[in-house]
Amino acid sequence: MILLSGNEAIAQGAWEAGATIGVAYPGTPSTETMEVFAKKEGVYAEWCTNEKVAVEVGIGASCGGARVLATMKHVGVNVAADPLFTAAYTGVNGGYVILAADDPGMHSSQNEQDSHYYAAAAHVPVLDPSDSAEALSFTKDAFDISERFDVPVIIRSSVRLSHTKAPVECGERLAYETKPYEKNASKWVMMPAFAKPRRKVQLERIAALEAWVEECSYNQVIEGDGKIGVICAGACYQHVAEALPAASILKLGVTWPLPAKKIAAFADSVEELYVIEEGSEYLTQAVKACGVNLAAPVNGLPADGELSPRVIREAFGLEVPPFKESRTDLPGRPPALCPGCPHRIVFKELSRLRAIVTGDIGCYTLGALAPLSAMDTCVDMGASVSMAHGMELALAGTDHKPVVAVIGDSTFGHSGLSSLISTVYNQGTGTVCILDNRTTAMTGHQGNPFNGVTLQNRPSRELDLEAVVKALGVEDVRVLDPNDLSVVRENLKSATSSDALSVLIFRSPCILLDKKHPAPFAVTDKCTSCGICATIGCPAISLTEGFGAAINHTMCVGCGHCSQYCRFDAIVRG
Ligand SMILES: Cc1ncc(C[n+]2csc(CCOP(=O)(O)OP(=O)(O)O)c2C)c(N)n1
Repeated sequence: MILLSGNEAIAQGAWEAGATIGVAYPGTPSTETMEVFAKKEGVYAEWCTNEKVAVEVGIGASCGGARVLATMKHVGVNVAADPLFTAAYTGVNGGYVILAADDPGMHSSQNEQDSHYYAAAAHVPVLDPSDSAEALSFTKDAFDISERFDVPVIIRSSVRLSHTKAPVECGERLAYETKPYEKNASKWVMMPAFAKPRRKVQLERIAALEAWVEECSYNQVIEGDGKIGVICAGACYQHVAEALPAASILKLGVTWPLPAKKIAAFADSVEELYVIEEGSEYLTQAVKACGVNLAAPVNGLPADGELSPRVIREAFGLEVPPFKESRTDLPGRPPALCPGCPHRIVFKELSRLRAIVTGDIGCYTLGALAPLSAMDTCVDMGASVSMAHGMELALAGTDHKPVVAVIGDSTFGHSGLSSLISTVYNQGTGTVCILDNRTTAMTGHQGNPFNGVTLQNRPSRELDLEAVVKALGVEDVRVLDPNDLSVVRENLKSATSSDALSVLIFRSPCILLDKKHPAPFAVTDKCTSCGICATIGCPAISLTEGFGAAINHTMCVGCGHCSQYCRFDAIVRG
């Protein structure tokens, strides 16, 4: 037995099942799954530019006969939904398993959404492991299920399962032989003439899955005293078992399709039946649709966020035992750009310009927070560029502040590219800042097309970002050093005062990539307490009234951003 996180166990399960190909775009809480899979023997794994591409590469590999694992976070499933829905028509050749890792509570996401809805809407079976051992065995079995029913299978995880380590028994790798590829247009070419019969195949498959789900071993009844019955799935089961130890529990390992007969029989075996799920109505509605009556906990369950044994006991009006909970009396530590982050000066200058900044998703989203407060919007990956265009359209003819889109290098490759093409095509204006810190920093420094680093360190080529942007038709393209205040200030000013569309590529590596830092800075007695240095939001700087500014030497990385803002030469190295 070894301790594995849910993500590590999913990677192990795929490997044991003989999967040879892994495709992904990083995203918390799914990221480590592919990083772990990539290190296993006999596999090929890659970061793709986005989740849609990943799922399509996966369909191609499955069509070619290999067993394939694709991984992504819940919002990645939105991006991949197009191929996913039609892959549920084509079906598979080699088994195809897709991890959708949800983030109830939004620990590291822009929204809370329940991937079960995708499985139900796309008619793709979904397995819900409740711990690492099940994460391994369900993933392994999912490849067989995929091939048996000729359909991709989703493994649905959530942050609690993905990131919690639990004991797991690992097994041998199956000697899976890649299936031969046979041309079969009626299965793989989804034009109406072929898609219509495949829809019939899908309907027959749904009926077959509905019969199978009544008998399969993944849905288990854990006997209790028969008074309270709970239907739940995934990591939620662990909270329910701890909070309501006497309850009878129907732990669903398959959450689409649902075992309607099993649910009805379970409902008959208990006095009161509850569904407990996190931040979603999926299971509640689906169970109700099976024709059973549900009771509601006396105090109601929260409609958002993660559950915990405490929350469940409070919902049922039960006394709360002294659970070991994390401390709440610690001082708050608001997230901030790291000391030395090359994004900082750009945001400070955008703030000075009072620009309307359409932002995007990455470390740089922190530019929205005080004291920088330099971001007006952040919706989804790639939206900065398209929203800037929309904003320009709405504000056209008015006396408005400059509109500036801010996007990271990985996010630009993910979906900013197609937005920029659209802006150029429609003769859009405005300024796009690509914050090229040479990595996908937010999710743990993964490679991307613009730094040329691949997941398994296979040879690649670094795409020339400047040439790509020029090739899209942008004429004013500048590559700039974001650590030089005067360069940033002058170029933002000239670009935003021009009528032409401009792209400013601010290029400087993420400060965390280079561990060798120059000597830190210190504040001298020339400090007048003006406070300008504190407005750049560096965690190493503090300002105390009456005492002036101070720099924490253990945090300062010697970038000198603050000293460039000091008008009194009061911040010096050493
Ligand atoms: C559709 C989608 N996929 C994945 C993510 C997870 N994610 C958030 S930001 C980000 C990449 C950020 O990299 P980059 O744009 O280079 O900015 P940096 O963090 O390096 O500043 C990823 C993968 C997400 N939020 N949405």
